[in-house]
This record gives sequence, structure tokens and C-alpha cells, in this order.
Amino acid sequence: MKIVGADVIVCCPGRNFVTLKITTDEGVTGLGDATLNGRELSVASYLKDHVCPVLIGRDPQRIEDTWQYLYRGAYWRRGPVTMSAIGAVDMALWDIKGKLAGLPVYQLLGGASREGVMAYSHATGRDIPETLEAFAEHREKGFRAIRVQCGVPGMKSVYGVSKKKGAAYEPATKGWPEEQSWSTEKYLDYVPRLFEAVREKFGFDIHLLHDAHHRLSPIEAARLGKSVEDYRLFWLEDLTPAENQEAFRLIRRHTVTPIAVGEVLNTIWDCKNLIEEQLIDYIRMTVTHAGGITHLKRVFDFASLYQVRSGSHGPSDLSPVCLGAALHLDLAIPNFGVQEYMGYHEQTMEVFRCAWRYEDGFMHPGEKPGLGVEIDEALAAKYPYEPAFLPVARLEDGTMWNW
Ligand code: GCO
Ligand code: MG
Repeated sequence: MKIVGADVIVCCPGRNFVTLKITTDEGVTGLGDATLNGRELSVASYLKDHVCPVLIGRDPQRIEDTWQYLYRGAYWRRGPVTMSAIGAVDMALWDIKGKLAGLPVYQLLGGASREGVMAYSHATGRDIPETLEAFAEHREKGFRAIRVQCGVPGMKSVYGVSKKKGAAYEPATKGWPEEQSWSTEKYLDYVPRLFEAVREKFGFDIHLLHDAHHRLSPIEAARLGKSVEDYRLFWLEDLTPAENQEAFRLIRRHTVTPIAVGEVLNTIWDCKNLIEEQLIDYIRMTVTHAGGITHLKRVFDFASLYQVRSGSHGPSDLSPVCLGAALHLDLAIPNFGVQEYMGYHEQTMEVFRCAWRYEDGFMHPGEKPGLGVEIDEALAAKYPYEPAFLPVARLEDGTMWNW
């Protein structure tokens, strides 16, 4: 069997997505997600100009060999653009293998290790009362785990908070990057009050999660972890920029609040020390940005040796193809933790037809052979790419900061 086509589809049904479609000489096709928010066209070009041509004529069934060919064979390794391109190829090949076998991908990964995949949603509000209202709505939808982000008095915009009441959170903006301002002091004073209010109103039944989005120094992160210990969080995410893996030793020494990291990491090398030294509790890498199912499974298996669990990044800026792939892995691996699920724009769900489903707090990849996600290419063509950027952040005195 041979690959005879590898096509990149860039579309904007509600937001931008980059999808790779691989076609075999037997007419079987596979899909992979290659979306890198705000840098979509760089991955599209990496695929079109450097990867698709060398896929033609290869055996689609040799997934591991193709992965190694694209990773080792390229000489220039790692990074989000390269790893998203490899991730898309890998996903598409698993999709094809599943379709050839007549089995959903999770069966090829060893079968289900659980009945369903616990998903967490996002409750956001401009202040505490609005956040509590949003929390009640998510609880009503059955979520057993809810991420809570809230506006901070004195700060115009805060990461993770929707601009309008009840609106879905969407950080990317059309045109130039939005400039946001940030004050660590104001944030650190306010967050414990938010969790106190949530626990006081809703008790301890639901898992609470929170994302600091890389904004803190190690000692500030340690203080935040300590200050919310009584509210028993499921995790604190991305406390400090994870390029500096050693920073987590200091955080660990000070707090028992569980720590999650990984959405901007791309390879096993980026998280090796974090896992080996047990500096984190959850590894949050995602199928697209971390080189596909093949590589993410390697990361999760390695993590399982150290009791580190998975918590796949699953924002609405990764396509429903990525979410489908993540759910197959989530269902199969022994050390699953939780899956992020923000939901999608209506137009997105018309373009991508999905076998995966959400029901009462849990998700399932479905029983369709392969990944179980298809794209309506004619409809996708009606939503052309629209340039959009992620915001940037500055401290109140104008210093550039981590967004
Ligand atoms: C999350 C993430 C996202 C990212 C986004 C960037 O935990 O879901 O932090 O909200 O900011 O994926 O494109
Ligand atoms: Mg995050």
C-alpha cells in the first residue's frame, strides 16, 4: 500500500484550523490536526513544502518508521512547528490504520482502560459572583471537574476570562496582537478569595483547576500553591515558564497543591526532568503539538513510571481531530488524569463530523474505525483562513511579560 496524496486544508469555521489529509492508493484517507494558534500558516507551509512531497510513495502502515524519518531524518529537531507537522502526519496514519483494521484507534492502543474519560470545562467570570454563576451552569451540565478563572480588581483583562458575560473564552484576535497588562501582586492577592468563594458555595464535590499561564516566578508560584491548599485543587497549571525545569524543585518544596505543566512542550526531552524528578503531577502535552499519538504515548508511558498522570491540553484552538485522537489515548492509557474540553463553535462542528461525544461529565471517542472524525471539505472551503494573533502581555510599567 502507498500514500498517493497529502493535502493541507486551512479553514476558519469560527476559528482557524490546519488539517492534513493523507490518501492511500486503496482510497483510504486519514486526518491529522496541525493547528498552532496564531502561527497556523507556518505549519501549513512546513507540511506542504517539506513533508507532503516526501510522504508520497511511502507505506502508510509504517507509523513508527515514518515518525522517526520525519524527526531524526530532518536533522533540525523539536519546536512547535516541526512537532505539529509530525503530529498531523502521525494522527492521519493512525486514522488510516484504524480504518484498515476496522477498529477505533483506542482498540489498537490496547483497548479501553476505563468506561469514559473525565473532562474538565472552563468557568469564567469578570468577578467572583459572575464566576460562581458560570460554575453553577457547568455543574448543571454534569462536569465533575471545572477550571475556574476570574477577573481581578484593578486589572483590565485577565488570562482565561471571556470578554462578555456567558461568552466562550477566545484569546486570539483578528488583526494585530492585543496588548494586555498584568500585575502579579493583584492576582496573587485575589485568587485565594476566588477559591474560598467556590468551596463555600459548592462544597468539595467537584474538582477545581486553575491556570496561571506562565506568569509567576518560582517563589510566587510556591506562595500561590500554599495559599490555596485548603481548597484542595485538582491542579495548578503552568505556574512558571517551563523552559526552566529546575524552577519546579523550589515550588515542590513549598506546596502540596498538585502541579500540571506541558501545553507548550513538544517532546519527551522537554519534560524528562520534570517527570523523572517527580516535580509535577500531571503532564499536559497535546497530541498535535507533541508529535502525534506515537510520541505522546511514549511520554505518557514514561510518566506512568513516576506516578505522573496525563491531562491533555484540549482548548478550542486544537481541532476536533486532535480532541478525537486525545480521547483514544485517554481511554487506553493506564495513567489517565483528566481531559480538557472547552467545546466548539457551531460552524466548527458542521465542518468536522465527530464520533466522539460528551455526556454527563465524561467523554468517549466513539466506535467508528480510525479516529472517528471526518471533514466536509466543500463546507470548509466556504470559511477561508483569517489572520489572527494571540495577545501579548506587559507589566503595568510597560515591561514585556509572558502572556
Ligand atoms: C489552556 C490553554 C489555552 C491556551 C491556548 C493558546 O489551558 O487551555 O492555556 O487557553 O492559552 O491554547 O492557543
Ligand atoms: Mg493552559
